[in-house]
Amino acid sequence: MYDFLKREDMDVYTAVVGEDGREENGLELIPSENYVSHAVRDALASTLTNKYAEGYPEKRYYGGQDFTDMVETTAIERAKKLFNAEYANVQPLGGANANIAMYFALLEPGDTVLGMELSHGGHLTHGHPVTYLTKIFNFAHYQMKDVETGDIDYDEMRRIANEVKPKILLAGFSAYPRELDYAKFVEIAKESGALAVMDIAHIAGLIAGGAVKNPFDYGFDLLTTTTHKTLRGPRGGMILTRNSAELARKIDKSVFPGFQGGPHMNNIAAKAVAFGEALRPSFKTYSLQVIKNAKAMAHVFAEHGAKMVAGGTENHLILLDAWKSFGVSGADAEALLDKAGITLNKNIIPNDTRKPMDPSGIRFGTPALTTRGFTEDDVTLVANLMIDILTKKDSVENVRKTVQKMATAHPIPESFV
Ligand code: DSN
Repeated sequence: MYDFLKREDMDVYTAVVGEDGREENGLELIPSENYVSHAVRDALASTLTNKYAEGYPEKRYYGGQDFTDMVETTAIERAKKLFNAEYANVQPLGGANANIAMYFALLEPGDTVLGMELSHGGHLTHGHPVTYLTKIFNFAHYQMKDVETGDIDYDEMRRIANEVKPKILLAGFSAYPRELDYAKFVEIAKESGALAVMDIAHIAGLIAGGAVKNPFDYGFDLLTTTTHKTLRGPRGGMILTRNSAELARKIDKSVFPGFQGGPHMNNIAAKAVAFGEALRPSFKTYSLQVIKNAKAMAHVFAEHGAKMVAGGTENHLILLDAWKSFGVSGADAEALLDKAGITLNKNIIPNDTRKPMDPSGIRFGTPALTTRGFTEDDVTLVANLMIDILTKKDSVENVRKTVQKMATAHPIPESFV
């Protein structure tokens, strides 16, 4: 592995093998991270990175497209099958890009989107003022009604929708542990004349594996997603549509030439490989286990009396108030656990009294550990190790040793056949 890199660029080689070791020897709990197979890595490292392929299969601007067309068509067909979609655009370079291309496809400047408030679990690209998007479009936000249960305030969503008449009613989140009431979203979207769109980035793998509901089954018009996270593919984005060739045409035009240039064909090849893996029966088992593991971790924290948003989880992630539960801020908890080889991220929680760079919360989840074969007993031990550190019951050094043992016992798999 890395023969050429080792021989020709020691600086980069050192960083790459350093990261390999960090991943192999630590426990990854950032809920948006995962480990790709070596087949995905082979595709990423392939000659397809050399090729310009502006356009779409059989409609390219440059010659020499036999194999780019083959690989993009494979990715599209597999994506459609995975999500029960009729159209897929696999060219977005990431989730933010997919969302931006989607907005420009569906909106005129000044149009309104109604999405989830960032501090209640939404995402920056769902209309946070720090993004350029808010200079062009209007964003209104809905929230949870009750942070203890995680219930969304659908009555307030309906009231706001009737008032602001959004063109898009946007579902989706990056830090919300419950399933959404998709039928309600579609009902409110129809009433207010909006399209029902969901950013499924966090739960795409859970949907693909059938572990949670598919918003398309409830009448959603369009889904955007990343292809990494729970879907366990390379970093990237994708847009899926159903029942509307017109919508699909707008999306294609918006992604290219509207927003992006040449697609990253090595990345699209890697997406195709990952989608193929997700179509295997073993991926269904994997996605179900991700949720079982997250619930097992939440159970340990609940038993300890810790305060979690929504009281626990129905998906792959947990949002815990470290400040109220352990008297440790989110940033301090992140740093302490990092030293013990347990990686997660500080996160703002609803109505947080602390600052975004040192909030009250920590966000963690089970997609990566489940890929390593962790089951409920293993993650129960991990949750207890976290509590030991956050309550100072055990030293970072001792916990680090147990973490190392667990990591060694569960090597990162090379393939998912
Ligand atoms: N950075 C992603 C996450 O961690 O959820 C969202 O963009």
